[in-house]
Amino acid sequence: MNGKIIKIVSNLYTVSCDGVLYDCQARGKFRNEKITPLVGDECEIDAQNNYILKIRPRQNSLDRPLIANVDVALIVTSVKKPNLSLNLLDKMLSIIIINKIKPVICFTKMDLLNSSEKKEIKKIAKYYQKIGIDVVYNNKISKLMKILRNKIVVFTGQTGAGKSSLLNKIDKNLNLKTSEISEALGRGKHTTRHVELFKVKNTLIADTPGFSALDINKYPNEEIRDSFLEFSKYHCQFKDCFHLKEKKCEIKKMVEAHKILESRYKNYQSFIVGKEIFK
Ligand SMILES: Nc1nc2c(ncn2[C@@H]2O[C@H](COP(=O)(O)OP(=O)(O)OP(=O)(O)O)[C@@H](O)[C@H]2O)c(=O)[nH]1
Ligand SMILES: [Mg+2]
Ligand SMILES: [Zn+2]
Repeated sequence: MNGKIIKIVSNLYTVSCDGVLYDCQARGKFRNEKITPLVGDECEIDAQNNYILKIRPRQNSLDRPLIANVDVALIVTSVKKPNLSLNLLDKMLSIIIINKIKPVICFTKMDLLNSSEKKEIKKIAKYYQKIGIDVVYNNKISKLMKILRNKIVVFTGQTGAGKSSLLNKIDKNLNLKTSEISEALGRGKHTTRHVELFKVKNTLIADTPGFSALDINKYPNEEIRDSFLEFSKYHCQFKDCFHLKEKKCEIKKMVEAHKILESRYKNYQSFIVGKEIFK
């Protein structure tokens, strides 16, 4: 029988076959073949003995959060508590784009900002929209659901950003656990502990555990550079330019002219400088 893995808790794999759920084990052969079944995997199961027999080839996968075969990654980004980190946002955007998944930014906790801080966020949002990335807010559920309709979606973002809270808002029956970020630590407590896909009308949405750091080092510099979508809009005269050293580099000029957001360029530099080829 064919199905989709919708939840993994330790060694138990929950597989949905046309809406009927089977709790399965994975065969040892996966370990031998170095395949780790992931939430989102399409698989074949032995429904009598509750075993996963085969994992179908993946369209894509992410390792943080661990998930396969998603169309959209919603980057849930709080503007306060935890404070906005454009570095983490740009890192997530690059990783998602490199993995050929559509990114959408969702800002949360705008209610905690004063009006000038809000204006600042709207300006940043406009920039991302201009370079082709959808930006939504967690109080505009119908606009968000229009973008996510008929898609397989993963919610990703920092611990405490409001991923589970947003899913609870989208579907009141889900009752996912949420919790205040710790005042003492100033960060979240990893409330969500596993990846799980939920069906909401015609959309499949995965809630995932948050994180506080991400590693982009395993990706080649060329791919990181090309994930900065705005760079390709301007034509740098130098072939294979990394837009770091050349004095007459068009991208550097555009940063100076404020056509490219300075934080984007600085984050780009921080992602690739220090890696092998620049030493
Ligand atoms: N003020 C405000 N608080 C929010 C908003 N969205 C979520 N929160 C609060 O933020 C806290 C953390 O929310 P969660 O939904 O648990 O965060 P999470 O991203 O799922 O966190 P992890 O599961 O640990 O990754 C909770 O206390 C929520 O009530 C918002 O828009 N405004
Ligand atoms: Mg959560
Ligand atoms: Zn250049």
